[in-house]
Amino acid sequence: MRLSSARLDEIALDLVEPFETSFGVEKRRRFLLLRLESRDGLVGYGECVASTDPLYSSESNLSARDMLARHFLPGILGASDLSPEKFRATVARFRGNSMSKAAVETALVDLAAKERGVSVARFLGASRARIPVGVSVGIQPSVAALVRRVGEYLEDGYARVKLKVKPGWDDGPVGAVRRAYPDLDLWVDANQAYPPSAVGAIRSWAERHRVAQVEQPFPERAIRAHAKLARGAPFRVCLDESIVDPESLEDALDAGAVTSVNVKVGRVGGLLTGRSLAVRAARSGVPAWVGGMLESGIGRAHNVALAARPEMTLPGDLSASDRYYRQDLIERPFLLGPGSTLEVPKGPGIGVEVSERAIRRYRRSTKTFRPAR
Ligand code: OSB
Ligand code: MG
Repeated sequence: MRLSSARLDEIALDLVEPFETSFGVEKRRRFLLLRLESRDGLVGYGECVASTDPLYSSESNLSARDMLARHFLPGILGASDLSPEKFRATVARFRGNSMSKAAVETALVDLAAKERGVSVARFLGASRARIPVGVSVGIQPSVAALVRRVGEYLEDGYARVKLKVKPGWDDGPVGAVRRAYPDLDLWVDANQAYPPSAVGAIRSWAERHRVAQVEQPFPERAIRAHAKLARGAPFRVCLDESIVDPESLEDALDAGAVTSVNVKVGRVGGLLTGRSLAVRAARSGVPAWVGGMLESGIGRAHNVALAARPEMTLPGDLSASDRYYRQDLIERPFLLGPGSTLEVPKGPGIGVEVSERAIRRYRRSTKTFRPAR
């Protein structure tokens, strides 16, 4: 297979409500969308999960655009071997830039799966028809608003809730949600907001409020602080930002710093690496689950396919389309199904029909790259 074109669109989608984390507030997601077309007319899509500002990690839309245009797209536009494995090997010498690499890798996985006539889930060796999901709840204007918002999500059918926390928005709000919903599967995520000296304080409120999982409380390199928190804790310590490749997972496992792995396709550079991290964690008896970056239906479809793997034993941050956007970029939005689940698409590739009309409506710019001849 050879490519005839690569189209890079910049999309702007308004969130249904602002999403506030310890690092900032997002009202609208601006992101790059990659559409690859092969000479025989197959089309593969990949979503780049970088944002305008490098707040979650060091990548931004501008750095991603530069990496894609200068380093990653020229390589595949001239290539005869378009397998995702080959791409991963070819770009391994470029440091970092995982989100940009993942945009290409996921689009190539979509193409490869379509060429074989199988779903991305099947391509990844996954077989579940539905996957358990939860919802990630941003920092709210007040504790009362948070309790109300969580209640609405429970009414929608979500069975697991992850609260965004930060210093000053933890013990009080988490305790209020716990008192309102005594049986809730309650997780928290701090996106690196605490200093390592906060181990004792976090342990105290997380234990008192029966938090099931504490995600990335400390800076990404603070592996020992996470290990200290995990020692004898009645909750799981989940790493998100700290796990960027197989080596960082290996070290975190060895240090006892991780008892749950958030696998984000963008953060680790693609679906294949994401799968291998989950397999490695499972070998140490550590559960994995698929995290999210407020993706549109396109990135979501890739995430849902990965979440169908047997190693993904915890509910993902993969909510229904309407939790994020009024209009998605796919024809039929993801809907929340019975038992707090999403259905894994069965059709070829990502298995969702992309709305080119919606893309034209929400894109701010577009550029098409073609093979040099
Ligand atoms: O840390 O998991 C995170 C969204 C943006 C950046 C970082 C994170 C998140 C989420 C949202 O928690 C998960 C979702 O897409 O539903
Ligand atoms: Mg996180």
